[in-house]
Amino acid sequence: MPFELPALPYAYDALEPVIDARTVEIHYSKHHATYLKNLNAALEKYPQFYEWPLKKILGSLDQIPEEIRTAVRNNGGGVYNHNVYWFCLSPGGSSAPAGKLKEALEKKFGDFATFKSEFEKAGLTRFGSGYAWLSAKPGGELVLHSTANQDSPLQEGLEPILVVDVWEHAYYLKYQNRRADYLAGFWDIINWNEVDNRFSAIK
Ligand code: MN3
Repeated sequence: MPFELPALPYAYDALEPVIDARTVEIHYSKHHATYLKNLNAALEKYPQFYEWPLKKILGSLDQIPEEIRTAVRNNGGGVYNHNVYWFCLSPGGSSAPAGKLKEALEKKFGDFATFKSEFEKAGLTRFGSGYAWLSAKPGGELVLHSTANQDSPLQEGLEPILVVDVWEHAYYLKYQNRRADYLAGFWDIINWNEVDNRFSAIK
């Protein structure tokens, strides 16, 4: 079975005023959907990969036939990264993580304010298009980093915990060139329950 687009877990206008409804609609129903369509098209000649979890595909791109590897990297990453992004967000998210993740953040960054500032900096300094991530190594050590284009932490053997999409399509209609303002607002719509769960699932 080809890959499918997961249903957005809220309405297009649910992330207002941080992310406007039109941006969410276009981002999900055009950009995300197009990566999905192109991923399925790339795999048509090799349908055995429809049976692989997308995480496995992106974590072992060297096993993907060379003629489709770049298309799978870009479009598979485009599907997976947006899946993580949408589910890390929620209307009126809670203001901070709790439990194990809170402890791990304090161990790595000293305090939550420092983590916030470093995360925003990672998003702001990602040149061109890409993502800023909080990821974890196997074992749970946190890593703050960014990726270009549609590359994902899975390619580096890391498990994504929290992501912000800093492609212009994620913010341009409302913020134009003001990526920093989009990043500053992002904290108001994080679904920390989901992010905590992602971290707790790390072995
Ligand atoms: Mn995007």
